[in-house]
Amino acid sequence: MVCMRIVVVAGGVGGARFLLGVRAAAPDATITAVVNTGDDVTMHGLRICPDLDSVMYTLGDGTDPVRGWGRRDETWVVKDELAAYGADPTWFGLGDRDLATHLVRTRMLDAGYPLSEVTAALAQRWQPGVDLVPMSDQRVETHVVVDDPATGRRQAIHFQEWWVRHRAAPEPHAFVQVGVEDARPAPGVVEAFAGADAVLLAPSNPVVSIGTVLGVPGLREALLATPSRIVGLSPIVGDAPVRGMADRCLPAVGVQVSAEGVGRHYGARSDGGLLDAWVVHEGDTADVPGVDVRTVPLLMTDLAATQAMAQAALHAARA
Ligand code: FO1
Repeated sequence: MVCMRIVVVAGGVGGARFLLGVRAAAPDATITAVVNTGDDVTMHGLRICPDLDSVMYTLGDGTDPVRGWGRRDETWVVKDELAAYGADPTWFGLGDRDLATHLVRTRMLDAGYPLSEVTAALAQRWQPGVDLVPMSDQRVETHVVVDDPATGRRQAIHFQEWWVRHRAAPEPHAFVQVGVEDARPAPGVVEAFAGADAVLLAPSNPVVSIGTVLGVPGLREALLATPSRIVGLSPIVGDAPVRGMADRCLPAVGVQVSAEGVGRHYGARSDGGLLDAWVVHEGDTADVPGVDVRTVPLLMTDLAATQAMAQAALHAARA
């Protein structure tokens, strides 16, 4: 196929790793990464975009390979100084190198540049090899409805507080995307889906990453209007997520923690859902009516493995 145009809907760490494989599997393709911004948060006066930064750093070879987020060779001097002042929140790790990204981003946003232009400007330095596009230029923040351990009162806390401060321990009753009703797809998103030869849903969190992106008004419709096939990859292997806390999120939306459960949650495109094909880990079974289910190794243990699974997804997109 001539210069392929691939669109990948992605979240953070898992999505970033998967994009490394897509880039390796299709070095001559134009790849657009439509990235979740529901995890974004303002801290210490700075705007932080964790999933955009995970993709940018990972594809730009600047990320810490163990954490999967933030910078390699990071230092935490400013973080310690902030803590010395008792400046809240002290539970969110802002590295010294990472801070430069948030300072540049915040200054550009304050100057009136939309997030999509800020993201393109930051990516100039990192050369990720994909077009890095936020799902929306409008602010959308995922909040988690939990019971306050002290009072038992139901309250909504920011996703980062639930995930980082509380390690996703409090039972999530619901996930709310604050501001989503006023959001719309960022420039380039609708066009990317319209011109795609392949659309892939990365093995990211189906609720707070993929789900948040698809919740942007008009985005799901644009995705479903794509002339190409839509291929999803399961973030669940066996009965657990490969990374992250999808297993903590799926029950809150009534979805079984399995490749079959997530596949059925996404649904068959022929039946009003999303999927033409669903790629699950070898050894897993997934009966998803109306969907072409493929089994391949889904553990992104190294680039070769990730490239192979991306290749399988692209193959399913061409079927
Ligand atoms: N994750 C943590 O578990 N602990 C942290 O202190 C932390 C800080 C942090 C700072 C910047 C950033 O871009 C990401 C950061 N993350 C941290 C990861 C982040 O919470 C997750 O990567 C996403 O929000 C989930 O995909």
